[in-house]
Amino acid sequence: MESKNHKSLEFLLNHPKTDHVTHDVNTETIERRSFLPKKIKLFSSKFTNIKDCPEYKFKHDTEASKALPDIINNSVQKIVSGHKKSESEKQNFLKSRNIGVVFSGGPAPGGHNVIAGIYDEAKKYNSDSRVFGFLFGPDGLLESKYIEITQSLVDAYRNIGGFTMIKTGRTKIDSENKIQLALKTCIDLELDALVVIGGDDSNTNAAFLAQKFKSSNIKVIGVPKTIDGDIQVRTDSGEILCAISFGFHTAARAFSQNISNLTTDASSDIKYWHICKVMGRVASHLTLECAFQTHANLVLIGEELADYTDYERIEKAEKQGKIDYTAYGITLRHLSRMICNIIVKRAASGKNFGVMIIPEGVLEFINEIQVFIIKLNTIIADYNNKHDKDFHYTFVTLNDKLEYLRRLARGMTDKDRFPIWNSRDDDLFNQLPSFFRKGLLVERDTHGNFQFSQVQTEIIIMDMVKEYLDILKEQGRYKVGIENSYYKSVMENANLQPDQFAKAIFKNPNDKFLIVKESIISLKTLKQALINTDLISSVDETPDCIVDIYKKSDPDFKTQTHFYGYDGRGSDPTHFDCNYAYNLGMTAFHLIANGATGQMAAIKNLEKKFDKWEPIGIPIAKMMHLEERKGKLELVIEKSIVDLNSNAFRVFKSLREEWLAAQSNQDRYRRPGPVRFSGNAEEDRPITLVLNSI
Ligand code: FBP
Repeated sequence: MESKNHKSLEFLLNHPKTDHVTHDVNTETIERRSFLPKKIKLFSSKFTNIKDCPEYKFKHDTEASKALPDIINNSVQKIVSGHKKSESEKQNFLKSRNIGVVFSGGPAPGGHNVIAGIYDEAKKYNSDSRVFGFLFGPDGLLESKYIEITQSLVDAYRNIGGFTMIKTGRTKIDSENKIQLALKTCIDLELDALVVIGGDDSNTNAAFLAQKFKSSNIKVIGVPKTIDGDIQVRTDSGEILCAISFGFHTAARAFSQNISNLTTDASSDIKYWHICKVMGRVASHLTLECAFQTHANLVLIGEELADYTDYERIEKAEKQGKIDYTAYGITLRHLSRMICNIIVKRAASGKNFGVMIIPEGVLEFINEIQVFIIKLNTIIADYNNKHDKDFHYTFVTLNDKLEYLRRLARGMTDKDRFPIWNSRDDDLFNQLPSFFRKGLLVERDTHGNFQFSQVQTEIIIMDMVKEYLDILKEQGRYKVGIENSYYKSVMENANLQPDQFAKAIFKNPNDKFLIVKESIISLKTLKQALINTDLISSVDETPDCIVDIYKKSDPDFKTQTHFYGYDGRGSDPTHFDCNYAYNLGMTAFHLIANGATGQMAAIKNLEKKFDKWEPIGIPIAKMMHLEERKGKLELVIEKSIVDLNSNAFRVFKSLREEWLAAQSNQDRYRRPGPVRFSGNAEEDRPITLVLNSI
């Protein structure tokens, strides 16, 4: 029946309140757009200069000298005040410029602010300067697809996440033909400079473009972008030049808010272990930051697992006068057992729930899996080199791929076989669950990287954990601890002697948390224990309250798995990333305006307070080393992984027992709250950076 107050749809749709609450642009967006990031003081100077700093030294690769002869001798360049500029230098600085920008690789919060920083500075020094954005990543550069970036476009995206303004892509500019196409686009647009906003592989691309564009006098500057946080630059003497890429802080904070919410839910409902896989293709930086942000109970750091040594095994072998070569580096089996022990320990203190963080790239650090990845990479690269067709195009289904591998291992003739894939490899590989084999055979990305985000690592690990926990349960070693005071009150309410029964049931009757004896693994064995100690006779029933206590001690291991990656990548940036990315954009402009090329814009002292931040250019060519990609050695920027000697890791290591709360202590969960761009509650930089700056 229609209510008396029923309004017509037309009235509703035209109502200003409807318009206000359903509008695409809400208050948060309006506030974000109008927020002014902080500006490094130097950028308020009338002019700037760049100062070469040869005192910052790097050991560079000889291959890089050969491939990048025109930029290999670049020094670190500091942006300094330009008050000493000559008149002609001033005129040159102020000239009108065309600058192209391109996003490359996965989105990272803050990208739009890099563009805003470039745009604002370009227009500030000459309003005739123009900024062009290439569409869909490097493809836009190759196909000459671009838009001119206007004031209204920049204003619509200030402090807003994603790379939506011009989109992104993962195309690699890896052939002379592609370089020439990119060069032609830049020449046709009369570009003075191109800014490549990307990760390690994209900055590698930027260096090659800088080399090739040099004779056309088009500058190329890179900007360190990636949520993974694996672009970190130090000099040979260990001085930090770039502490982290932009986007890292926001992604970590976005993941942490979700993880923190799970710690709240888990400790309220006390029935689930939440297994959170967190992005980061290889390095565990994001996971480490999430650990500090949330104090989750169990956090795996891939880099630490690779460093694992099984001393028990070594000792055992030594006693037999042997060396156990398998004692170095963790196996999946060992890892799952380690996780089980931790779950069992927490359960013993009454907490059969918790939150665990697994880094997306953990498999990279597990020797047995890494060997498979390398072998499969080589096989796929070999196939692609020999044939005109791509491996994944020829072998579409998992069965096709497995059949090809089988032929390599068991081929009739030497020609059919492949030396690195023998029947043992094939057998071991086929013992893995099919979804895992499928993941390991997934197509590599354009840069030849293994796509860890496509593998359900958390499921693989947790399946093994569940299997082993079942065994521990059958052996009576996995029990939920019962709080002694609770036990006593239940027994006293039932008029039973707690102490007498405790001795029969528990292995530690005087402790705060009581653990049911290992021999009691069913109601039948429970009853038997009571009969054996003359507490009941064989015709009696086990008292109800004891049955209840037993049931409470009998664990049910229930998990919920979560993957945090794309959501955090798309988050609006934190205050730190708003400021950082904006200043990176301005740094890129000042490098260009002072004639730099082949440099990556960076902020030195980022790990310190804002007033210590210094804009610099880092020579990309000097950051390169040779790495195996698609079966070939290629020059790329070295990814930085978690340093086990860093302050952050050492602090994490000493606090994690507390966070595990496996004794009778309380959980120590931390609530980082939502991603914010302003407000007193907002932290000024990532926790790992603060620790590393001590
Ligand atoms: P970038 O290195 O390009 O910044 O991308 C990082 C990342 O988000 C990784 O954390 C993740 O493994 C990968 O991209 C996912 O790739 P895709 O977007 O192709 O699924």
